[in-house]
Amino acid sequence: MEESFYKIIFDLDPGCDDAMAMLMAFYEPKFQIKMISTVFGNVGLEQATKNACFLVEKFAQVDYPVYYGADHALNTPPQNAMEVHGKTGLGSKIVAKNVHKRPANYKNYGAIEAMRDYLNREPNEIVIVSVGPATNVANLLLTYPEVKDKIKRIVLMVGSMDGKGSITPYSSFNAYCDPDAVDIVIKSGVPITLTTKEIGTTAYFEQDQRERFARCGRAGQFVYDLCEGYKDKILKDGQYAVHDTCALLALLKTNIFTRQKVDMVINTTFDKKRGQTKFTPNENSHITLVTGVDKKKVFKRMEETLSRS
Ligand SMILES: [Ca+2]
Repeated sequence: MEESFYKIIFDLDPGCDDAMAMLMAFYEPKFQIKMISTVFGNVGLEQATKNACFLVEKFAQVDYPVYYGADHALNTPPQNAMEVHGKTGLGSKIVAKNVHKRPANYKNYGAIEAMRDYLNREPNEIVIVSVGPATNVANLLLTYPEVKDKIKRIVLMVGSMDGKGSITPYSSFNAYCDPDAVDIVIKSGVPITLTTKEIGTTAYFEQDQRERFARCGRAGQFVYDLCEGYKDKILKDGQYAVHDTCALLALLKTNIFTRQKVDMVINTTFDKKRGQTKFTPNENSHITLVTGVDKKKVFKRMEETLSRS
């Protein structure tokens, strides 16, 4: 049965497509954001956090707290994808400036402490939607394992179904950033919904749809502007991937997506295939893989939601 709404912890690395997903979460009544946490990824932690604060300040009706998370992977230095998302993460036109909102951290209290406290207050009620490197979620499970059974579900945007990559021939960006973290999260036993690189790059839009978004309120105009300088590595110029919004929407029981229960492995060895994912059908698995997407329905949902802005 469809829930009336989902309480979410939104963990991300904005990022153009993260920014689109944030707007969707702000204006879609099916999502009730509890907190936002940031992680290194598309840009460094400092810039990702500034971007998150900027988006909350500019668009959210509620002053959601934003917490700093990890600035590097569990075992490796940070990567970035500035060639995809622009130097400041929001494409070439938008710059997060004059941001007054500050992250909510205080001494020894950051993303994972805040996650722990929200989960303790509302056990089995909150979904963690993680659309950057999975480092914060892994750190939560490692540092506060007692909250594992209080997580209702984890949504991940990671990996590829065909075993091919974007940042390397074998690995998608989020997977490559921190495969050790993904490995910890998928082995936790917590129910997982997962979208891969193929879903976001299947659900790409072009100039005509971009212009339709521009007519969907001020958030829609912002989506139009985000596309300036946003270029997914495996798409052509003028094609814009919708990775993180698909991951967020996959939480809903909609007919936008097809799904299958799967077992999953990720390569954590330091060889050329580091970050490569492999999925095998298993109807008893705790992992639900999104296997297909109806992109027209994604855009329709985006238009409806953005038009509330
Ligand atoms: Ca992301």
